[in-house]
Amino acid sequence: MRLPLPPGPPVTFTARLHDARTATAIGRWLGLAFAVCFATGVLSHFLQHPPGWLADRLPSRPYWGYRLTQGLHVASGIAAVPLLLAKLWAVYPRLFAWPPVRSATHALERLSVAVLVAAALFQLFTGLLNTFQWYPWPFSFVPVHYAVAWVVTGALLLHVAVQWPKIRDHFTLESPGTLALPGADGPNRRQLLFGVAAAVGAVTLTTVGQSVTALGRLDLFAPRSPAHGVQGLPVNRTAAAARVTRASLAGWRLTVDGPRPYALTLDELRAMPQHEVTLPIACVEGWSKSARWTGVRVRDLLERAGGGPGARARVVALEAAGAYRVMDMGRLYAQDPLTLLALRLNGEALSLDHGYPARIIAPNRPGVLQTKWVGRLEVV
Ligand SMILES: Nc1nc2c(c(=O)[nH]1)N[C@H]1C(S)=C(S)[C@@H](COP(=O)(O)O)O[C@H]1N2
Ligand SMILES: [Mo]
Repeated sequence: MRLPLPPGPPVTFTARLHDARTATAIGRWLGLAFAVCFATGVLSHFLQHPPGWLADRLPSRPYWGYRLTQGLHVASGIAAVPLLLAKLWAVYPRLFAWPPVRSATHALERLSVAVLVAAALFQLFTGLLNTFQWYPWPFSFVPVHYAVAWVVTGALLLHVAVQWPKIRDHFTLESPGTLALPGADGPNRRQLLFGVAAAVGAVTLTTVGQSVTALGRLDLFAPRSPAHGVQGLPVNRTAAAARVTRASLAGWRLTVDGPRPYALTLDELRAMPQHEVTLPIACVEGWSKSARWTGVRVRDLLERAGGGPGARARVVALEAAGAYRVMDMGRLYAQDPLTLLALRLNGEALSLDHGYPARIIAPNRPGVLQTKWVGRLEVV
């Protein structure tokens, strides 16, 4: 005769390392990674889409600022992947807790954890695929990734508030409270945490070379190696992808609109005072690389068109379509002596893929705003 199974979960979990202490130990590093990712992501968002009152206040210095913050954004996101997996492993018995709902508050708490887990997985998954420029989904990456970042942060703050007693206990050794555990788990927990730390170190070291040029040789897994690309610099969007060809550039002139509009041929631009700057391209997708640029100061071009010291600029590229065809530049960027309409890269004329005949290079700005194949400049 078969006895009916008692009600309850189909599987029994042992508590070994699936305890609050392990979850908290991993959780604080995961929390730190998410905090860095969120702060640098919001910063990147406002640099790319500043509200009107902010546009002229965005600073053009330090010139390496965006390279650092966006490098941190992608690195902290990558480091969060093994941390999130370890955290989910540590807590998964609780995800199958029985009975599934004990009270209204308990139901709400579980719902918020479900939102947190789903949103966190979504952010890391979409962010990681974005670094590979692979978009196997029907929505637009940037606005959705930005919106879900707020969902993760809200759910995370709620989670920390709900779990605060356990987190506090973790840091107050005198009162271990619910964290008291059989001593035998101690060394095992250390091994587990060591393994997680090693995994974080490994994924970081094998990808961070995409922005830390000195670690370029360890850069095994990042999608773009800064060591590759024409003229010593990677290319994100090629001229072919933007449908810019040598033929389409025949008779090219730079048009500058303003109170005193004018147009210049490439030879006339070359005859103007040339300046050389060393500035990085820092792509939002995580790679960055410094290069030597030579060209004409944007502020000189604006001034010649009648733009005063408060002038801002709008830059229009030659490509027919694309999200980065039109770019606005706040006052501090437009007036910075480092901001160039570059004609040369690392000592050679720009290649077509790097924006020939002329491109923008400005300090402390996302790569998407370093407009290539410039056709028109407007004083705003
Ligand atoms: N006109 C135009 N300029 C553009 C783009 C573009 O799609 N169109 N892509 C941008 C992006 S995303 C980056 S990271 C940089 C890369 O510059 P590079 O190819 O010279 O390295 O160019 C930027 N300039
Ligand atoms: Mo980019």
